Amino acid sequence: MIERTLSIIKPDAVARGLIGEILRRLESGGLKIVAAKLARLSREQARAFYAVHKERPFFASLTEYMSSGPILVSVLEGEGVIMKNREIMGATDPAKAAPGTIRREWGKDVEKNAVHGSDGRETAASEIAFFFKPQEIHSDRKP
Ligand code: 3AN
Repeated sequence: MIERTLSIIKPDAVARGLIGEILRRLESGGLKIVAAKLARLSREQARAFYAVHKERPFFASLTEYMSSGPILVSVLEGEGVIMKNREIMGATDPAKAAPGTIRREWGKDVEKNAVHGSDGRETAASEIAFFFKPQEIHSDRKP
């Protein structure tokens, strides 16, 4: 089934000049980029984006970090792209991520883990709508 997912290259990975390397991993894995831009979240926007985690102890730190600098947001499209993107990203904790994954290679810790990827179809739809207008998505397919 053709799906779409939201990918974020997080602030410290952007600051370390890893946009090109990370996008290359995604494209080499067969994921098609149908929208992309740099964005900067305000603290309020980061809180809204991560609202599902608002009761978690790391919420304040996570939202401060995610609003600390520019991020690269993109929409990926393809067959089973939600799971494929998560496989290429690796586990949340870079220390536990499989060798060859983005988080194993460039993640620093469970918070500064280089990338975000939607975890399901509903989350993907709402996360994509958070950042992109329909006309900013350049695909000739309907997901
Ligand atoms: P994933 O991004 O792999 O789907 P989630 O949904 O469990 O992982 O967590 C969302 C984000 O919250 C993670 N990307 C990470 O940045 C942050 N996070 C998760 N667990 C922790 C933790 N124990 N301490 C700090 N940040 C965390």
